[in-house]
Amino acid sequence: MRKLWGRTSSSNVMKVLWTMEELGLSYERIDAGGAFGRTKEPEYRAMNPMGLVPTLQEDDGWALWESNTICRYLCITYAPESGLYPKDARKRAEVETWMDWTLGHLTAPMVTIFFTHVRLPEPERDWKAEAKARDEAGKLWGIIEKKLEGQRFLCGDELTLADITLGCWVHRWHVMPIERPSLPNLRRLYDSLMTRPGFTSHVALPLS
Ligand SMILES: N[C@@H](CCC(=O)N[C@@H](CS)C(=O)NCC(=O)O)C(=O)O
Repeated sequence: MRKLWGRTSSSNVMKVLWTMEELGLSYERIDAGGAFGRTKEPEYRAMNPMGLVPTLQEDDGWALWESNTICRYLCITYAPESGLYPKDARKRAEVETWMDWTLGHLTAPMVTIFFTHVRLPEPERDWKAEAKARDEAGKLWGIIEKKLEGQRFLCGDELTLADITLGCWVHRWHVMPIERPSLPNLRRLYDSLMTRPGFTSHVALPLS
């Protein structure tokens, strides 16, 4: 049985679990990372030299890391016709653009906000940095708001990996106890994601 190594509270594990759910793939998930440890063990490092989660391990032992790459690999290998990762070069490039954008621009401020509110002990919380990150994130979410004008999902009316890799931040942005600008299209996307079992069971979880 294909294995996915990683704790369920990791945003990067969540997107892979959701992708597998959308594609109807079976898997065994093994807790690793955070309090579960395992990631420093030589066997784990042989699969993932960064010692981070997630890591996907196929039946023959072959392993793959980097969550976005895992999502792409799963689509290409097990569902090449799936609209999640369109075959058409331009459509695919658009999906890739937003995956890169999320990783390269949105993730850093969202991690700062999330860690300040959820993960860090009180004495380590830097509220000045949180305010700056919230301002930056608000501007970036404004770009998504515009992109969503007149369409259901980020790259049109079908769900793609662009939405799956963004989804965890959409959830956290809406449930963290923060002031948010009014972004109705983004809220509509969140409501729409909430109708998908892969999102509700793996991503839209209580913050931890
Ligand atoms: N770029 C990597 C980042 C992986 C990453 O930073 N994973 C975090 C969890 S979200 C991690 O392993 N943290 C340490 C741990 O859980 O032990 C990916 O997308 O897979």
